[in-house]
Amino acid sequence: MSNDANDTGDAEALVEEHEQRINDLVADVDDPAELGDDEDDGFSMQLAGLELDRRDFMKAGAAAGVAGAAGAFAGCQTALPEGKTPSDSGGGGGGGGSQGASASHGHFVPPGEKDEYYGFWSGGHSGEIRVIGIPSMRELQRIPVFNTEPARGYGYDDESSEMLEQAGDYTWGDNHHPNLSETDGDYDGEYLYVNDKANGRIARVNLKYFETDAIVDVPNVQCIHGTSVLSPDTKYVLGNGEFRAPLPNDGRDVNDPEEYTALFSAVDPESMETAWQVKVDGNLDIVDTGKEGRWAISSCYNSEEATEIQGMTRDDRDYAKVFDIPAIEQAVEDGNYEEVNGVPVVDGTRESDLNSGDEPIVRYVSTPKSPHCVEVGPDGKYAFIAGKLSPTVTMLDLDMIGEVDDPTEAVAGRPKVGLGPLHTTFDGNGHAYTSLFIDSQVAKWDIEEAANAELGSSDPVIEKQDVHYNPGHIQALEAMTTDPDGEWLVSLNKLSKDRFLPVGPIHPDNDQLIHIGDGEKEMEIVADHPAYPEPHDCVFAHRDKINPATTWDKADYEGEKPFVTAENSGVERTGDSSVHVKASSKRSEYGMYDFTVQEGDEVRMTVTNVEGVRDIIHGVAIPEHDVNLAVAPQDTREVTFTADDPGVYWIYCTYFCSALHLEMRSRMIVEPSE
Ligand code: K7E
Ligand code: CUA
Repeated sequence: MSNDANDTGDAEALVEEHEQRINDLVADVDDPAELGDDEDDGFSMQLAGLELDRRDFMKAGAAAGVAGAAGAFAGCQTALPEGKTPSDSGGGGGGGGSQGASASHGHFVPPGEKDEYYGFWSGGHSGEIRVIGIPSMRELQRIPVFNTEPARGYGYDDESSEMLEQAGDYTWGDNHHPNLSETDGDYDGEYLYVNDKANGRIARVNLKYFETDAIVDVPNVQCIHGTSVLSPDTKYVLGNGEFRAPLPNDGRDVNDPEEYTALFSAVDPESMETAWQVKVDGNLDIVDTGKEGRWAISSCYNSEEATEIQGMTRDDRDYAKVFDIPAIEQAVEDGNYEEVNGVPVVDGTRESDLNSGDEPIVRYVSTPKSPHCVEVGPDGKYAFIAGKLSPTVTMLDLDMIGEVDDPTEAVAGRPKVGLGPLHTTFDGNGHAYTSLFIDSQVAKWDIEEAANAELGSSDPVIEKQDVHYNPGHIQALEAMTTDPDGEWLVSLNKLSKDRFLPVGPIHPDNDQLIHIGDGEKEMEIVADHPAYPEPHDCVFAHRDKINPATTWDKADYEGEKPFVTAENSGVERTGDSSVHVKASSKRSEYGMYDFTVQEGDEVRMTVTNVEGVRDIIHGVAIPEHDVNLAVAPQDTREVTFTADDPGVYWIYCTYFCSALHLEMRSRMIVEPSE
C-alpha cells in the first residue's frame, strides 16, 4: 500500500481484494446440500451474485476501515435509530447522548443512584478486566490482570509482581473471555476467570477484593482462546489451546504437520493447576459447557490441519467437538494418558483408542467450515455454533448428542441468520440474538421455530438491528445463566469509525447498549459507549450476586504479612545488607517521619493502612526507586527494592486522602557506605 494518504487507488484495490476474499469464502460454504434438503432456499445463488445493497457498504466499510479509506464510505452506512437525527447520535457521546435517549428506555442512572448490574468486560490486549455498570455504561473500575497498573500498585508490590513473574514474566496478555464462577448454575460472586490468548494463561480475579489472585501458565499450550467454567458448579475452568504446535514444542518436528496438535485444558479452579489436557484434531476456537456438567462444546477450524494459513480454509467442513468430561476423567483415572510436562494428556484425536468405542471421549460433529462461537442456551438444550463463514447458526441438541451413533444426527436446527455470524446471546424468552460481523447487524430469531424449520431457512429470523460497526460478541443480562434477565443487550462493535470525535488513527471500539425488553418488542439502540481497545466479551451479573468488601479483612493475610501500627513502625536490620522498614499510614502521616538505610541495602518495606473508613487509600511513592504502592483501608502491602544511591528521597502519598494529603511525607535517607 502506498504511503500517500491521498492515493486511495491502492486502498480501494485492497478493499476490493479483501471483499472478494470474504465473498469467496462465504460462497464456498454455501452448498445448499450442507444446509438441508431445501433446494429452493436459493440462497447460494443469492450469495454468489450479491446485490449491491446496504450490507455491501457495511462490508466494504469494514475493509476500508482497515485500509484507511473509511471516509469514502462513511456517508452510506449510518443507520440511525428511528426518530434520531445525526446530531442526536453524534454530539452526545456517552453522558449527554445517553440522557437524551433515556426517555424511551430508562438506562440513564441519575447522580447518586446505582446501576442494577455489574458488567465485567475483557480488556483484550490491555490485559485488564473492566467493570462497567449496566445500564448506565459508566466505567466503575479496572482490574489489572496480565498488565501492570500503577493506580492499584499492581505489578509493583512484591506479591503481584512475583505472581506475574511466576506466570511467565510477560509484560502483557490478551484476555477475551471473562467467566463468573457458578454454584447451582448461577453466579455465586466468588471469582472471575479469564484467558490470556497471547501466552496461554488463565487468571483468577477474587471478587471480594476485585483483584487478581492467581495466574496459571498452562503447560504445553501457546495460546488459550475460548474459556469457560464448567457449569453448574465450576468444577473446572476450561481453556481451548487454539494454535496447533508440535507436542512437546521443543524445536523438533516443526515441519511435520503430523506432530502438531491442539490441546483442550482443564484447570482446577481452587489450586489453579492444570488437571488434565486432551489432544484433538483441528484447531480449537471457543468453548461453552452444558448446564449439567457433562458436555463441553468447542468450535474448531482447520480440520485440514494445515500448518500454513492458506490451507486452513481449503475444505468445506470443520467440526464442533463435544468433550465428555466424566469420560475424560475416567480415562485419566484409568491411567490412559501420557504425561507431558507434568500434565496428564489424554488422546482425543479421531483415530485414538479412546474414541473408537461406543463412548468416545470427544465427539466430532461436522459443521460448515470455520465456525466461530459456541454458546449454550439457558435451558441447556442446545449449543449454538455460529457459522462465521457460513451465514448460519448450527444448533446442537445436547440431550441427543450422547444417544445417537452419528453425532451429526444431533443437529437440531440451522437457521440462516445473515453474513458473518460470530456470537449468540439469549433473553430467556425463547429468542436468540446473533451478531453478524459482515452485515453489521444483530439478528433476533426464534429458537423453537429454528428447531422446527428446514435447515438453512431464514424464517426463524424475527428482526435485525443495525449496529455501528461490525460486532464481535454480544451479551444480554445474565445470558449465561439458566435464567437470563433480558432487558438489555450490549453489542461489542469492533469499529467505531465516525461515531465519536476523531482521536487519531487508532479508534475506540463502540459498545452499543440495545434495549431488548423481554424480546417481544423491537430492539432499540439507546447508547454508544467508546471502549478502549480491545474488549471481546463481557458478562453481566445482578448487583445482588456480587458482594465486594469495602475495606480489607486482616484475617485474609494474617500470618503472611504483618499489620503495622504507628507503635511498631520502624527500621530493623535483618542482615549485613538488608533492612525491613515497617510503616503504618493514616490521614495524613506515615508511621515515621524519616528512616535511614545504608547504600546497597536491600530494603523490604511493609506498609499498612490502619484506617477503618472506606475509600481512604494511601499511596507510597519513592522517587527514583520505581516504588509505588496503593494501600486500601486495613490492607498491608510490601515492596522490596535496593537503595543504590546515597541521598535523601521524599516519600509521598499518591492518593489524595485529606486536606493534609500533600503533607503526607516521609524521608528516606540513604547513607553512603564508607
Ligand atoms: Cu469472538 Cu476471542 Cu470470543 Cu473476539 S473471540 S470477538
Ligand atoms: Cu494519604 Cu494522601
